[in-house]
Amino acid sequence: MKRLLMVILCLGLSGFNPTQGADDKPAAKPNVLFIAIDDLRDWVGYLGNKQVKTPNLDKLAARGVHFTRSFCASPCCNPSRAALLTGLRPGTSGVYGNSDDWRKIVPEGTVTIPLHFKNNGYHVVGAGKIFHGGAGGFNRLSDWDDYLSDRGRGNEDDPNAPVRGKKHKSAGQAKEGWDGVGGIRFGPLDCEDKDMADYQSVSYIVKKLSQPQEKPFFFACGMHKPHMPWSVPKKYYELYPLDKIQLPKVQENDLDDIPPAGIAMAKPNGDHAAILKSGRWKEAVQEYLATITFCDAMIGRLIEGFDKSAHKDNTIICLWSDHGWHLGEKQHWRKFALWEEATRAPYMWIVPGVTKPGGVCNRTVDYMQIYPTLCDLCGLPKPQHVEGESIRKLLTDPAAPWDKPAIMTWLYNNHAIRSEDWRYIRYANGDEELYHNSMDPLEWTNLAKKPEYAKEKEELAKWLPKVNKEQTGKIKNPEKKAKKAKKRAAAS
Ligand SMILES: [Ca+2]
Ligand SMILES: [Ca+2]
Repeated sequence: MKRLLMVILCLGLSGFNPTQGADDKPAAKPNVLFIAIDDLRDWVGYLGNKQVKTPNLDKLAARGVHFTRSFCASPCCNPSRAALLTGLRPGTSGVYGNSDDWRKIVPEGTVTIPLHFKNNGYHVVGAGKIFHGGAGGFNRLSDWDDYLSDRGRGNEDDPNAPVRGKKHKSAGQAKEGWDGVGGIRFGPLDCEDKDMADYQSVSYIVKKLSQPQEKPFFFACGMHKPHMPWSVPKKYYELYPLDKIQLPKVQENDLDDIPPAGIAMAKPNGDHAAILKSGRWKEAVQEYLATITFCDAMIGRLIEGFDKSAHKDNTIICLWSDHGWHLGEKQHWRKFALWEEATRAPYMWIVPGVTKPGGVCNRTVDYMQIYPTLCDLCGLPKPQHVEGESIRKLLTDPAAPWDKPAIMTWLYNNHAIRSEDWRYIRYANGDEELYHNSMDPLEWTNLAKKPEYAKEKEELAKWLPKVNKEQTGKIKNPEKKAKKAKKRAAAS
């Protein structure tokens, strides 16, 4: 009896190990379904947004553990994805902007997540936008066994498609069509779901899931939406009547207590001024919502296919969106800033034998934890260069202690440190912001100059990345640019 009790106790303490068979022999490695979403901010039903309709994401989140304080490593497609997929923070790699080709910048031999799985006996397949640029762009096709080509792309990105220029209306500068320089681009499409690129990506991965697999697999499905242009089939807009649209809560003078480096990121005279002038703020919100619901429907199709497959019980699902989005908060639009709206994004894990349904984790995590967590869960060694550490213990017990903040970087040497209660921003020129998020969730009051919060600032500042590599890509570091401009002005 005592022995039996010991065995039960040991089993209970050790927990289920997905890489360990019941008879102590290593079991088949778990598969991975890796789902990337582009530009989806925290506007999902399960994170409390009352306006958006995301039934499929809500259902999926309920199946495992979702995070309420999850943040990107960088609020921009390429650096966010490059950091997550290489395991190197922007300051470590020097990949800061959308023009920095990580393949030429990261140290030679940097093994990405897909390549690491490939090297460890996995069948590695991708579709859509995983690296910046989908199948083209900054992808490295040799890291994959198979990748859906961009030829499968649908109407909305096809330059020869009849809808181009006619149906895409924009607010702001790009009035003449959706190809203008800048501007917030949106407008419903006269097409079907099946004409969209994301539909093709889902179909491709669902087909792979329906097939028997000889090896464990790593399947990555990357959604292009809700990235701009916010152009999806008309039926999604009809879910959001314009007269019911709620604008985000903003404070008119929110920028008054923000230092110059923060104002430079907000660019209040750019998109926001154009949106106000156009009178189409509500329309823009409506069309972002419609595009989110389209994305949600595609996730629904993917999960439906997954649930019908034979791999459902031995497959880990990891879903993330590459960063957040501003829709007028701080007079800012898009990502490209270090505030909550630009950096917080949906993130969830469903791990057979590890996560329990309905898990909600309020700890602060960033995406540097994805690579080591995948290694941990699949029994793969963690490559030496990989920063961050496994969050397995949070997947097992979402309330487990975790004393690490999330760290975000935008361009050279601008960082934000987010703990459960606070956000501290330090720009390259030394400008600072401090928000008490648990009291001020919309980050309206910058406390950085108040002496009574010096201790909080000091504690958070300890986490600032120590390595800030020179930017070698096309977007130069702003400090250097300013110095050069000064030199030019002095010379003239
Ligand atoms: Ca993005
Ligand atoms: Ca303010």
